[in-house]
Amino acid sequence: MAGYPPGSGYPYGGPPANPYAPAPAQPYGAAPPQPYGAVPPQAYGYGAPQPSAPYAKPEKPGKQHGDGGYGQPPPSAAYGVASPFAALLPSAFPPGTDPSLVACFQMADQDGSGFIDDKELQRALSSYNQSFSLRTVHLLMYMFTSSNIRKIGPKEFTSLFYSLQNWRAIFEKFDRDRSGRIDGSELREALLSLGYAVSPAVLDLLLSKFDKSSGKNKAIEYDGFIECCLTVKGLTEKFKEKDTMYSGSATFTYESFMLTVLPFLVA
Ligand SMILES: [Ca+2]
Repeated sequence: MAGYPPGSGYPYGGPPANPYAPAPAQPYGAAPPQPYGAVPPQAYGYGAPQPSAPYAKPEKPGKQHGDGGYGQPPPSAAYGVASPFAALLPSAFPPGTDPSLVACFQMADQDGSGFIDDKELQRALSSYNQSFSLRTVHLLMYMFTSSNIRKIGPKEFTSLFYSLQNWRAIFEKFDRDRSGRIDGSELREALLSLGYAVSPAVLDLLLSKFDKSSGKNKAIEYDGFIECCLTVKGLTEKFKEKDTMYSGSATFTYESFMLTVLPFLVA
């Protein structure tokens, strides 16, 4: 289908060359003959290009940002490539895991399957004074298993738990006025400390999206803060995988864009 004249602009979603032509027979996303292949000449040139990527370059390998350990990397290489419903391998608690954490997991795992589901995880975390909506629990499960199967084993549970302790510390550190909520400037600082320099527009959007008071507070509580940071961290890392030059721009196929973004939207 050579239906897009060269140089007529980005074909993605653009009107067909002939407005009376029948719609293309192919469903959106089916392997296209060529239409998205050519990067528009001005792809990196229009507007005021940012001098560099808005997130930190990996200049200090090995050094954790801020307080360190704001979240462990996903446990397996499944990140990014595998099926979104990749199976989770049975695992064991790492040596030295706090016995009360082991007991907590075993109590939650009522059928002794070695995995706990979303509601069991929610209950287990609330016994540690970490109360989350199911949405946040789903996002946590996704982040620590790289899968949407919504089960979690001992190994992932342990890293999730210790990571949450770090998140709690970050929340408390940046809640400067001790209001129990993170407002716009506190969020900006918290994200900066994690290596994410988001624009004011993105910051506003994050605040309104994760403020569960529907915008009344203009600030987010712990649950929303976790969701917000996991989303920024997760999406930024996915983006950086494609932004090999650290230019702040990346090219995605339709498929990988959908697989990248959907898990963060549908939880
Ligand atoms: Ca505050």
